[in-house]
Amino acid sequence: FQVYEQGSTVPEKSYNRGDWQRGYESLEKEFDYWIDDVEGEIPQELQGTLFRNGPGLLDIKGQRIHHPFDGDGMISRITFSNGRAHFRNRFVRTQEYLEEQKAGKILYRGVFGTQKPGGWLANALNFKLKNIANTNVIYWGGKLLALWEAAEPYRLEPYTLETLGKEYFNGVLSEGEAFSAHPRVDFSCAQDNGAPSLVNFSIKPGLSTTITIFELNTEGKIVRQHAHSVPGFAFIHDFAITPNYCIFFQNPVTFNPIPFVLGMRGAGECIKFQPEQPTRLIIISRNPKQKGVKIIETRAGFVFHHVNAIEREDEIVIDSLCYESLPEVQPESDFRQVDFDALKPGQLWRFHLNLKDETVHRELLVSRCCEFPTLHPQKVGRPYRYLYMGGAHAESGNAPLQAFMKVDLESGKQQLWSAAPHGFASEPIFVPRTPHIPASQGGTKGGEDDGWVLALVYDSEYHRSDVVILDAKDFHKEPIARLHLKHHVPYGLHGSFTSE
Ligand code: 3ON
Ligand code: FE
Repeated sequence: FQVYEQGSTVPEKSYNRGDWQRGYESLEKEFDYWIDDVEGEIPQELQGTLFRNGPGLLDIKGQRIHHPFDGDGMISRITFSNGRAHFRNRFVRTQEYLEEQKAGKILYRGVFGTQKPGGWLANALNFKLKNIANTNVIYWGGKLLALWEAAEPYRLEPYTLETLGKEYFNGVLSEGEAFSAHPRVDFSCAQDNGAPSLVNFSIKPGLSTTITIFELNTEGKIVRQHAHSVPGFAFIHDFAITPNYCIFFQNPVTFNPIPFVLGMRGAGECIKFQPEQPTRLIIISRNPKQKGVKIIETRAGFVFHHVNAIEREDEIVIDSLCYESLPEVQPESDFRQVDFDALKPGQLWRFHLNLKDETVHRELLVSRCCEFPTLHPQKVGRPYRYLYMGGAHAESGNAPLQAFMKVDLESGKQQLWSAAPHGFASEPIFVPRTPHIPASQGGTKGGEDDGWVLALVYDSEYHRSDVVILDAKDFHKEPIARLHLKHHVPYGLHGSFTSE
């Protein structure tokens, strides 16, 4: 804690920036062990594997990368079995990772400003980006896939996490083709007679942008694929689905490639937010026979992540985490020195898209700084009551995530469990107690919040990470268990749980 003189009006912060920074140290080592330092008890009924992805390296042998989104993907896997838990982590052995580790230096430019040593001359006209496979990891159709939105997935062996190679889904993807890091699973897809379908997309930006939708059956085969063109450049990280639609937010940005071409900035640093321009909401049918897209304009804002969307009479309702503007990456800055107070927080908004009148109405649901939303897997695209996400410790202002929030959308009640002052939060994952009850048989048994919320928490006091298991029914209770790892896991991005 910082010390302020008595009577000072400066509020005490819930965190110390030095503590937060250490969560961004590289983890070079790969581990494989049973977790035996456990507070509380791991529920016997909790069976399955939590996979996490995120940047494992924030430097290449001491040469710092410019932004965490440029860090090499490292998969962590925590397997729960009969009240015990096993940890393993492995880097995705992309060709570029192997080359750079061998050379002991940065050989590739990153999208978010990492440059090869040697100044702009060494980087100019160098368009070969590194597929770092660092954003998400899913288990689908018997395959474990590490995802990064600007290129094809990497397939891994689910148990050993050994890298098996790039995945093209039987030649459906071409070399270097994008496959986003934010697939959504429709638990009961009407087009597939109620079987689950994994829906994903790819973005090919340009003067106009091509959005391709992919749907994969439970065997992991792409069974539907359709491409659509929308006017203008688009940077789209996530989307939402309903039983009939895919919904995208085309945030108001422009792309000026010149500094990228000249080797002065990363491609992601050439994106500029345009507050005077509207956000375009793009609605595309999931039925490939239905051509054309619907575009509705609304006030500006920047959205990375959506929580969920539902169809309601003439409306699509979509809950999203919205920033006032794009938090732009600055070329000459060190992300570790970020001034949290100078940035605007992401907040949870509900957008009502009226498809008849083509109007949008928005309401603020949660004003606390929040990110990384999740919900019950069977509620994706359907009316839902609860969502979970990371949140700041303090109710107002912008700050690192130190807490987990549960929001009851029916009552408007919110619950918070905070790991402040030493703990720092990441994406929570909701795991239902009784999975795989078909929607036709009543869907969720025991209530939508009957289950656990799992997340990694970085504990700066011991420079290690904990796997925290919260009772989803009550965040005000102490965690059911806290599993202390032997090391830290750098702040990650996304992951998933599989009970298979
Ligand atoms: O011209 C295009 C521009 C562009 C930005 C070309 C492009 C397709 C190569 C491209 C690439 C985009 C990529 C690779 C985006 C990757 C994003 C990423 C790895 C992560 C995004 C994370 C978002 C959020 C909101 C994270 C929040 C984190 C915290 C609150 C935790 O500390
Ligand atoms: Fe994301």
